[in-house]
Amino acid sequence: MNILLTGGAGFIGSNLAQYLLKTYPNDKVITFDKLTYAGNLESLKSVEGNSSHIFIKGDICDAPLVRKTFKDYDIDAVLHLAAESHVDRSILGPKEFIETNVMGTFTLLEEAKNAWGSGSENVFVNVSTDEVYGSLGKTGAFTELTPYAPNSPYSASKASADHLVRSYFHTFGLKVITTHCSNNYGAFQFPEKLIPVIILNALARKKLPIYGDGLNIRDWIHVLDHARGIDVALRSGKAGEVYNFGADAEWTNIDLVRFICSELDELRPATDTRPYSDLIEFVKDRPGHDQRYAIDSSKAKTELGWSPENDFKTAMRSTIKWYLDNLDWTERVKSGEYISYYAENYKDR
Ligand code: NAD
Ligand code: TDX
Repeated sequence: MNILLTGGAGFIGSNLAQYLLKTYPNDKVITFDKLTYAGNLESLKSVEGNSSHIFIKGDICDAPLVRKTFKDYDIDAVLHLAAESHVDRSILGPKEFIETNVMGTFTLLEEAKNAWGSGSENVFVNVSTDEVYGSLGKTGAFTELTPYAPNSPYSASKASADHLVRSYFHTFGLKVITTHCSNNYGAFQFPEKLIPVIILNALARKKLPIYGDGLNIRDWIHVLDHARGIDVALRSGKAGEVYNFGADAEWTNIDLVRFICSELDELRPATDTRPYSDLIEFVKDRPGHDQRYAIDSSKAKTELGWSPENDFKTAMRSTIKWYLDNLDWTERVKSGEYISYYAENYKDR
């Protein structure tokens, strides 16, 4: 297969590119990425020079370039991950989320439809999020039948994209599959999301910002379990279907941050010997902060034969070690735009 992987220089995309190239040496992966602040070729270093990998710097909203890419590389599958992905940024400035997540997805759908023609068996996998389902109370979990109720501009833009994707199946017969995954952790996550922020702030002895009371719950999955899920959806999923992926690892934010602190106390004890948890500070809550996410992945388990392989605590320990061993990566990706953005918007953190 010649796979068009959008957003392949981001966190999940770069893990997925590495996974695909290792697992399917006969497939070609054409990574298409705008290299925004969140995308970095540093994350694809391990596949540099691999003759099965092609990198194209481009914007998914650029229809002529997307068209040319379909033609030049004879694309026969799309894994669509390119997105503006950070909820806090969508609150500060939603426009780019609408452009990339909505208009960009629309552009890709149009170009796939036109390039492949009617009756094509080629598959378009749309990588979405559990956040489109909104917020849960104390019990229950999102299934593929949970009604959409997005609460942030980010999740609203992802929900809009999902609806467009669905419409291309029903109206034009494009073979689409949408996946919804819970919060990912692992190597190469940009240091604006909770886990890398906590690890790096702790090492720098900066405060560890917890929004609100810290009792919001997220359901964590290792990024490589998600990558395998996307791959299995592409190869074994049914067109027009939706699959949820999660690993049954619900944590309150405060418990998770305390766990990371205790791991760091062991792995890299602070020079003043004070526990890292002393740095925890409760800060102003995120507006519209969803209380709880939890994913029911029984459909992916029964229909795709997928299940998560990583135990949360073990894989979380490896993730912390990865950051400790790759501080140069974090320094490099944090240069430039990231710094000015944070200086402006996160003065009090
Ligand atoms: P990320 O922000 O780390 O990476 C996004 C990538 O998309 C970057 O490389 C960026 O340069 C690229 N990109 C952005 N705008 C683009 C454009 N207009 N054209 C081309 N490329 C562009 O995000 P991530 O965490 O890796 O998430 C990847 C996908 O998975 C997103 O669609 C996200 O909604 C979804 N998702 C993420 C999570 C999670 O926990 N991170 C969970 C569920 C679903
Ligand atoms: O500094 C912080 N302090 C804090 O308490 C940050 C960055 C976050 N939080 C809280 C907010 C959330 O309850 O931690 C939780 C996780 O926050 P994020 O890492 O920003 O992730 P979240 O908002 O849950 O969204 C993530 O998972 C679903 C990804 O960013 C999305 O792209 C994905 O769709």
